[in-house]
Amino acid sequence: MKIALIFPPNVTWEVMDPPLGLAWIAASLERAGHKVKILDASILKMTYLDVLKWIRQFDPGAIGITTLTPHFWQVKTLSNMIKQELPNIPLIYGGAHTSILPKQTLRETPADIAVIGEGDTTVVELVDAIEKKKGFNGIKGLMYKDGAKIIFTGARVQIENLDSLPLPARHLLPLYKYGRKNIFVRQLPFTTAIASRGCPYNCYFCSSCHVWGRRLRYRSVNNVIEEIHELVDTYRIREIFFHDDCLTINKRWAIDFCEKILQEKLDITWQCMVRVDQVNDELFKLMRRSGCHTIWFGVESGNQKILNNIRKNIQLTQVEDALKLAKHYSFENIFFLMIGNYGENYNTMMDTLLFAKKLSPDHIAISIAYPYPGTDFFDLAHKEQLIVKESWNGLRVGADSIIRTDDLSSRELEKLKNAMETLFYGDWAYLRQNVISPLRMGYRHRLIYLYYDFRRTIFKLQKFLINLWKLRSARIVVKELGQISKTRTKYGHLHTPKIQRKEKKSFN
Ligand code: B12
Ligand code: SF4
Repeated sequence: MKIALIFPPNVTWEVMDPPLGLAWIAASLERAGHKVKILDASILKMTYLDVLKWIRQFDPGAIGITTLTPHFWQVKTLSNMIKQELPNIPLIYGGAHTSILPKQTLRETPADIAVIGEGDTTVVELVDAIEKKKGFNGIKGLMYKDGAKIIFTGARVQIENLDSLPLPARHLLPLYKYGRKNIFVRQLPFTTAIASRGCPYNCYFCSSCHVWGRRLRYRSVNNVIEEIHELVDTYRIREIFFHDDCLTINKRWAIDFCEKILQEKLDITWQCMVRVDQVNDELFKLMRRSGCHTIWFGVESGNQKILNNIRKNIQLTQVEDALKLAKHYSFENIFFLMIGNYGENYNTMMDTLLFAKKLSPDHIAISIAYPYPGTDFFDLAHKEQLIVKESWNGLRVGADSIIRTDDLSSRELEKLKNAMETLFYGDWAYLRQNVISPLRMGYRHRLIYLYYDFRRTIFKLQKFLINLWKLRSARIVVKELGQISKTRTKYGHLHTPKIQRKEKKSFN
């Protein structure tokens, strides 16, 4: 059967990465003998009408769409148009939003079937049933519409051996389009990969565990190396971003992985995200030698009380140690930071800025906290009436805030985020570290690296100059917001209650 898998149009994000989930399920469908096409309508800058035209031309027997909460409204718009034009083609949803809110998703949209959680096996059984016009009742991991009723078929047991899955069907993606605007990419062509699924932690704002559960499953080192060989030999890929939630939790695995890259003399560079409590000297040394050049640290806050509150389970001292080590091994380093978490106020958010300035990572990526469905943050934010916009329609994720804190409004949070970035990037320390001494990166032995180094340095210089220009007004904003917060907060400090562990997840 022909199946169309779609990443919706109009999704804007600073860096667009390949929709890896769709590539994984496409591979399983192809292995089962189906003809699959993936359409990343956003990277191809297609309109809704372009997508409809594409669907008509391909004439699939089923359509699958991937869903994240922030672009759920694009999914809805597209689905309404599809159902109006092609009412008889089964419409299947999967991905984080659908997995967390399957019933609500089916009620709110014209979708016929919701695949919950890991989709690889479920989708093959589902498409087989659609093709043979069988019922869906025996297929675990689904919710589907049956007239006015919505039927849940029961939870699917997760795949034990991830090596049993085929490698993602990257031949269906426009690979050359990705990574071009990403200044952290040092070589093109670039792609992303996932070596594990799941995360054992329980940060109160994170939806990942609601899709994957808390059990961490790794693919074998050999299986990932096989994928890298395929990427290098077939697609000429030179750089990979490992998008795993926690690539380095299993140190033995991570060390074996780096050693194998070296042994096989794989000529690639790579980046990954790590927790500050999951690194050590031996690992960093090997990661650097095996081509890893950039580390993204999940730091979130510079205030220990907030870190405890959001159940990040790390200490500020661990952040310092991890960054010191990263600098020692010349990794480009980036802190993911958040503001507006539950219990935050002006003072705790300024702690985050001061902490970042004190430690001086190469970059910071500040997000205003978003209460995603299924998370404890979502429940708390609703209970405390901290959510000021219910609709995600037209929201610029990352720039617009949908929440407030006790002392600052959503607009003020947006202003504070911008001012914090200016105070960080308009600083001479940023210029010194990122522009004046970039030679320490040690990537100088090829012309191609020189080109990307040059491009990155120009970008950083530009960033510094723009923020230097805005520095004065940012200082004024921060001062004003401090005054506003003080007057609104009766006792100067806000109460930051402990968040209860939520053990059970229920599908509404
Ligand atoms: C890589 C990644 C990104 C990348 C790439 C996104 C892309 N194009 O796919 C980038 C960096 C761009 C990104 C950005 C954002 N992301 Co992101 N991201 C991830 C991450 C780390 C890995 C995703 C991945 O590739 N997983 C591996 C594949 C195999 O899994 P998968 O895509 O979920 O697909 C499987 C199933 O879900 C299912 N499936 C998926 N789609 C479909 C479709 C059909 C038809 C079927 C049948 C099945 C199916 O089958 C697949 C195989 O089992 C996840 C966390 C995680 N570990 O999953 C967060 C995650 C998906 N991201 C998340 C968020 C919130 C964001 C941002 C909004 C960030 C922010 N500031 O808040 C932006 C939004 C960008 C945008 N507008 O689209 C949330 C989603 C929460 C939610 N409720 O929607 C997650 C879960 C992390 C979290 N913090 O909670 N992200
Ligand atoms: S934020 Fe990272 S460490 Fe925390 S639960 Fe999510 S994936 Fe795990």
